[in-house]
Amino acid sequence: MSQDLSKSPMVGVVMGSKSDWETMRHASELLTELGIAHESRVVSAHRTPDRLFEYGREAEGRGLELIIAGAGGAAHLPGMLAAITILPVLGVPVESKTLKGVDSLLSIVQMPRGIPVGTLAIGASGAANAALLAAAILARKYPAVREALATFRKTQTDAVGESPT
Ligand code: RP5
Repeated sequence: MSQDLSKSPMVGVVMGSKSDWETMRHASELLTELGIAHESRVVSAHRTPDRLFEYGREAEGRGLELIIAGAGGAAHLPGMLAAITILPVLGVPVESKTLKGVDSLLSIVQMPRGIPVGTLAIGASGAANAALLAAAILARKYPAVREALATFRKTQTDAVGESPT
């Protein structure tokens, strides 16, 4: 199923830097494959704080149902968005050069009680899984998303052969 671009976005895919796109594109591509309308934006907690507040404040009113936020290093973007919006926020730790993304992971996952971020694995797998988790959440409300996710899972299962050689 391909993304219907005429629909308004249900999911916001945001990232702290253009350099995060190589990771976050895995979320965007999977959302497209599942037919989930989404938008992709660079929103830096540190370099564009006003953009962060504007995005977080307007997200629900613009019709977004969920945000996937990826950042690396001192990765404050997912947590700050979760603080501003009532929408569910899924956090993707982007692999950093110096600490391999362990810094990103810890700064996203260690939220204080009261403001949760659903944290995924470091890197491309985490980004892809964020899209699949978003689909599983949206599938409760949208039968077409449930069907697309079920098809994805079946195709994945069918592709796993029994022989290792
Ligand atoms: C973070 O700093 C971004 O999320 C990115 O992962 C990291 C490095 O950003 P650049 O220096 O590549 O723009 O804010």
